[in-house]
Amino acid sequence: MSKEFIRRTVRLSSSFSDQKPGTSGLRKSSLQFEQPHYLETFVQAIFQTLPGLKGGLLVLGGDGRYGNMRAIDLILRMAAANGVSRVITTTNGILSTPAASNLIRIHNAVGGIILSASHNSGGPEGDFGVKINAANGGPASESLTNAIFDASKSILEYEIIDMPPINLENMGKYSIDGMSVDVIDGVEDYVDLMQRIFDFDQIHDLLKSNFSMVFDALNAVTGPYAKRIFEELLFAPYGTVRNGIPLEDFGGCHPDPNLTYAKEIADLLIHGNDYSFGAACDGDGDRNMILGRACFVNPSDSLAVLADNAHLVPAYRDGLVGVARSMPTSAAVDVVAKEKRFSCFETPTGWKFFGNLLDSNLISLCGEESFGTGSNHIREKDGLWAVLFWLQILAAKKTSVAELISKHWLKYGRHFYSRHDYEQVPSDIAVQLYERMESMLPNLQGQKFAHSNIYKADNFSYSDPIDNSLTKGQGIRILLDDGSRVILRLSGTGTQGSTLRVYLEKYSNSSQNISLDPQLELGSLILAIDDLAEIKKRTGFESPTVIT
Ligand code: VG1
Ligand code: CO
Repeated sequence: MSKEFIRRTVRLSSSFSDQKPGTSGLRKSSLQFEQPHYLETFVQAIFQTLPGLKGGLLVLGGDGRYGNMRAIDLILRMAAANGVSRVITTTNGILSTPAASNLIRIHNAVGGIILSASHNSGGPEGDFGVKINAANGGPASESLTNAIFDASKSILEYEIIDMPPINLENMGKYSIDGMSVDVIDGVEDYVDLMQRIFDFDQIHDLLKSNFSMVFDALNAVTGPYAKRIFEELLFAPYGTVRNGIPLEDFGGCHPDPNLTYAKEIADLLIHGNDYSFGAACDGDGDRNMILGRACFVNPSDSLAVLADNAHLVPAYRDGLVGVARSMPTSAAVDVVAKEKRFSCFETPTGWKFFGNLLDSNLISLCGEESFGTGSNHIREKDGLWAVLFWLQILAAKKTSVAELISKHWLKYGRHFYSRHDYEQVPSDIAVQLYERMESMLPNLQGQKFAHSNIYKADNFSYSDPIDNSLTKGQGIRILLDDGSRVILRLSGTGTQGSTLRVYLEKYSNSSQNISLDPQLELGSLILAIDDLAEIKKRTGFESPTVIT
């Protein structure tokens, strides 16, 4: 071994027991990740568990938040010590989740590690995270995630190489004790893929016309991607991309594209008159919020509109084989699937559950109510892809967002929908509330609830049609006679206390739908669930922290 590389085995006196990954990877405060050996232990568990890593190729990058560069340096040194043969990483460590999924697929990597806590805030006082992706480019399956967690609990030593950090400022090739490292531009291949999926000329024509768009990268990972796509390739005016430089603490903002945390751009569209179209993505670039003039597009409706108009995008010209949505996502897409005669699957929350359906070509499009939409082009949800998809539809139909949505409701009816989040509830209170509801489930059938009666109340479980794996306890469902639903879940991505999510849905096919306010339409469901679950009484919250 050459002198610059000193290989060490670090022995620990005790292991960590709190590294159970949530909805997408291990997510904790930056402070927790800075404990000695904390990140190292989890990374060693990945290296011992992810199949094929010894002698294989790994993709590595992150959303640029505080901790990104330190983690890349550490993972490179541990990868070399653990016998990985090659790592592809990116300049300045910048790699969005969808771009990482694409790199894993085009380079036949055995998997990827994405350093991100996604839509959680960043910085020394914010959160950090490690997401693990498998060889298909998608989030690690439940079984792989559990196996990594099991390994992490008993890790008492790890392998690492001591050496100075390699330079990530420019592209280049390096070798760490026999392992090759390619530092590439993390934007290029992703942009290439977008150019193969969409008709850029048609979108360019739209942007040249009397149509103005604005995009908010929220100081997170999508800035460089959006600037290249919108300002350089589609010739949107310079400045179309706001907050376009990834910052370690996201400039203090919370990179979650919803009406509360992306208020600046929401206000520009909903109350201003300067723009025809607005969009924002989250920290790691997999989520999207779509806005039109005086119009917010509910993510469940967005999925339905994409499914209805997919034939307008070159890559989906021949139609869709099927679609899928997570259980709490509204059934708006189900109605489209029925009309268009393709299949529609209902999966638990989390992108990993779409993987088998996509790999087996049972679906071509999928989405979640939490601002996530995607397709078979990669195995992650994809924020900028969704923005381009919307632009392509608007360009092809020569219409506005508001008109497109109203026509959709007129044709298919409207699923009034809202998600109420109660964030940072003390965990014992949230768990008690949830468990009390669970214990009440067997007695709820037939009871009156809001404007209707309960025909079924259960805790959602999912049997994967491909590998037959069974996933239980995925959310309390209260299903009413008239098709309305209320769902309760405890989040798997929060880091402080517990986040209680309440999902509300009611369908109507009246022609009056367009001007109605979902919070009013859902009013009786909101009152009924508060009454039954004692949300306000038990949490002490007067109102939800975030309403979508
Ligand atoms: C949330 C969303 C879920 C999404 C997950 C990861 O999970 O509800 O739909 O898949 O975040 O998204 P939870 O358990 O907090 O409800 V991301 O952008 O963090 O990869
Ligand atoms: Co995300």
